[in-house]
Amino acid sequence: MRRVVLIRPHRDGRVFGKAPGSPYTLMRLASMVPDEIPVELWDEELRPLPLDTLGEGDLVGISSMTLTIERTEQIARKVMAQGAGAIVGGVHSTLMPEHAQTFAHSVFVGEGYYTWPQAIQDFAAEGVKGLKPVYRDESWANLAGIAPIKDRVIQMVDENSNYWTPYMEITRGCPRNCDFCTAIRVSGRRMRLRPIDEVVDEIQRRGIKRFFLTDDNFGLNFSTDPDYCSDLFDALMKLDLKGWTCQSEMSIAKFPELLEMGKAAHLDKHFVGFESVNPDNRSSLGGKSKGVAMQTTEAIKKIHETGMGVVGLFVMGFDHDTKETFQAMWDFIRTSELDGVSCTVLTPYPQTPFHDLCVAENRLLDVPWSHYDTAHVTFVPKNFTVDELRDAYDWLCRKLYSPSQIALRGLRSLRRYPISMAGKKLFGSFSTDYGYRRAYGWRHTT
Ligand code: B12
Ligand code: SF4
Repeated sequence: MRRVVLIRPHRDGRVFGKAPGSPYTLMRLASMVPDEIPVELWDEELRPLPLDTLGEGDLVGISSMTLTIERTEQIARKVMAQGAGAIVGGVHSTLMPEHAQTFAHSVFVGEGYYTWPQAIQDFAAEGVKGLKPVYRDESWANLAGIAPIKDRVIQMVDENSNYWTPYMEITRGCPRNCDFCTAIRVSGRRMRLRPIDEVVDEIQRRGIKRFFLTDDNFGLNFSTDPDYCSDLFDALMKLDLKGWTCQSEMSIAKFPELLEMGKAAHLDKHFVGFESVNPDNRSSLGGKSKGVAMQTTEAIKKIHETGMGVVGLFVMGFDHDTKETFQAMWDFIRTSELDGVSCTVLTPYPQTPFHDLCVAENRLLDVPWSHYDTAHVTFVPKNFTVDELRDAYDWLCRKLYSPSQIALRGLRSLRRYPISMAGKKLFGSFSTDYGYRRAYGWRHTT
């Protein structure tokens, strides 16, 4: 066996010279490759892939979400034509292995913690012939000691020079099962926690000063495991960090002490899935939000009182939404004091309850998978036409991501810190909304 090559397919490209986020998934997978086997990370967000250099003895693993699966297919076919082994893993192959199997030697279902080392062994022993068509992790691994990032991988990636935002995993899983979300399939229903000493060790060895948590719903841990959270915050408080951010839910407002501890541990902002301002949608929201604007306002206020920032995440196009809902969303967000806003179109990702409903009612549109980016309409809505939903999304995004709105929210966010910290906090205060403005831009590029 010559080497293992891990690939992240292109989607965003560089922004002001760097790629937006580090290839964290590849970093964890590369760290499971035995030391005696050379490993390379090819990130197409950073540079074109040298696919012509591949040949027999190379094992290539491509990580793909649904929206990058067409590019993954092109890459996998080229890899196979070069005589190398082609493996597809990640969210899409976990949700639709039968699709990815049509263009790769092997597909991975699940996290790969058990089966990825097995596939490397199989390939080392017998080359392409040794690979099984499907590798399936049958159980959710305990995260203790799992794939700690190796120093050779840290050096190879050079996160600080190449990427704006490093990613980091502390917990994994979410029991909520909101009807548009894949979390229980991709990360499991049970919340799993990484040992705190491993988290601290990883941050220190990577030399990162800010990061975005990959955790599906870090904030839920405030309710389910407050002791873990306070121990984690105690440990992170001592580190020299510029700030970090996480995905959360509005129940964190009930835990002002933990919020304050989080702030002291350099946690800057919670990205909170409020999802809707229409209470009729509550059955889609897994119990984390009732879609009641007054409750949401109250939660934002309480979180702000602890000095913490809130980025609001909203979805449009639920079956109970009407044209009035869009105006209500704008009115709510405009007056909400949020520090950042993401507005996305409801998307029927495979294996979600909403997908099953769309299939049963024959409402899926025949569009490329690249449109599953939450900026395109991919299903027939209930109370308006496809064009009306698309126009409403454009209308709202033009308002939300106008330079003046971005500046307003960015300055609001910056004002949460003492003037002496303005330099450190400048990037994070504006980059979130700028990123969402770019995500909205996808709608017009593909
Ligand atoms: C961090 C994150 C992001 C980050 C970084 C994304 C990136 N490109 O790296 C940001 C915030 C930018 C982002 C954006 C988006 N995201 Co996102 N994101 C996540 C999140 C929360 C964690 C992913 C992660 O890094 N986990 C940690 C690593 C270690 O685990 P992992 O990626 O799952 O990989 C493991 C296994 O999957 C497996 N594996 C993965 N690849 C491979 C490859 C091989 C060869 C093998 C063997 C194994 C393997 O092994 C890994 C180690 O165990 C997931 C939810 C989730 N829990 O997975 C959603 C998720 C992947 N995102 C999702 C979506 C929809 C999006 C957006 C479209 C949302 C939006 N409105 O903008 C955009 C698309 C951005 C883009 N350009 O690609 C969906 C994807 C659904 C789907 N069917 O594709 C998910 C699953 C969320 C959800 N619950 O629905 N996202
Ligand atoms: S709370 Fe968030 S992570 Fe959990 S199922 Fe709902 S959308 Fe997914």
